[in-house]
Amino acid sequence: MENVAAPVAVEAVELIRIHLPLVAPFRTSFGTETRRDVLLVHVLAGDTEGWGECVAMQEPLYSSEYVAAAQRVVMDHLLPRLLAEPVTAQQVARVLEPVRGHRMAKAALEAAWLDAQLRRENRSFAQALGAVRDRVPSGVSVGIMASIPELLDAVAGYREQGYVRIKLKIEPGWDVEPVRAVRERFGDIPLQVDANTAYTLDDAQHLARLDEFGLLLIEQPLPEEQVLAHAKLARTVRTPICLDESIVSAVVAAEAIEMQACSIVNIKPGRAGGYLEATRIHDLCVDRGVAVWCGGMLETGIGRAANLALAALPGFTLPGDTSASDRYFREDVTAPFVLARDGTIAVPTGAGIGVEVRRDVIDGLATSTETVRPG
Ligand code: OSB
Ligand code: MG
Repeated sequence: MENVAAPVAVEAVELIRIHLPLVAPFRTSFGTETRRDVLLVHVLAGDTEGWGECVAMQEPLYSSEYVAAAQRVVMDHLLPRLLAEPVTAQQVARVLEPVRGHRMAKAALEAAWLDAQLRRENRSFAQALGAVRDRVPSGVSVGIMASIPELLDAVAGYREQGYVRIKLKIEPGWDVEPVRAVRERFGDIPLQVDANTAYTLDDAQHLARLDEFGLLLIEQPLPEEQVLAHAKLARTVRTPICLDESIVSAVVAAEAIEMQACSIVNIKPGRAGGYLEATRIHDLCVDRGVAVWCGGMLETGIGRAANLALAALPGFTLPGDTSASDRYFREDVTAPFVLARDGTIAVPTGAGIGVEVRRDVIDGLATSTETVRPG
């Protein structure tokens, strides 16, 4: 993205925490989510405004970040730096660079600055990031269930709605049998699994048992820090290895690819520190012939809108976890994203994130609001 924009002259930043129940519990190897406790960033800048969503979850189980800590680091360490003088969205990461880690918190701020800047320029996220499609095929991530019949019912429901790819969450004790059952019932559908770091390299032979099912990929079988172990695993297992948790930056992505730790990358802007870094990961993966897809963190419509724009870039050749609003929430904080019968979702075309933000819904769900002003 060219850096020709004028800085965003911030008057106030609102940090709004909202509580959103999920339509159904979502169980992964790291825990069971029944609701989202989301930190929204709202930047007010005179002629424009911007929204960003922090994807950090309630507890530090997927990564070390969690929503209360994200809010604290935003208040105490990030906003004081970001409000010292007006900056463009492209300068946000550099200004926040002295603060180590906290990428989800940084990503939410950068997204809000980018939204404000793009609304002012009347450009969409899709245009700014380099989207080449106006609709994106969508997959769905299916949690660990209490029984195989319940899993088959859930998958059948998503298939009827049109989702073009199914991802099953797995963990030791819930892997080969559920995958076998889904293959037997639904045949040769696009199918993949996500372990959220639940295995060790000692499980290599066990994970190779998944090879017979022709999965698109196995996502993050081993711990976040164990990139080299994934390279070793990739020599035992024929199913392509995809990294999620490990890919915290473009530098790590480049090294993981060079190590042959993965042949596919899940890109999540929050995990990687923002949409601009996510775009750099996309570009380097395209350069090295590595397929990418857009991951999800159970986002509200605010994060979802921007994810759909990202997923419309040319390198996103696999369907993402970019499901419709009703897969997660009864009521979304934006105009809802709807899955078409062909399994695609429209990429927003309006300025910035390009979708109507429902302030009345946000206010109704808010559990706290803090306002910060420069100076
Ligand atoms: O590992 O991809 C993951 C949700 C929360 C945290 C981590 C993950 C997920 C999902 C759901 O798999 C993706 C989505 O539908 O948003
Ligand atoms: Mg994952």
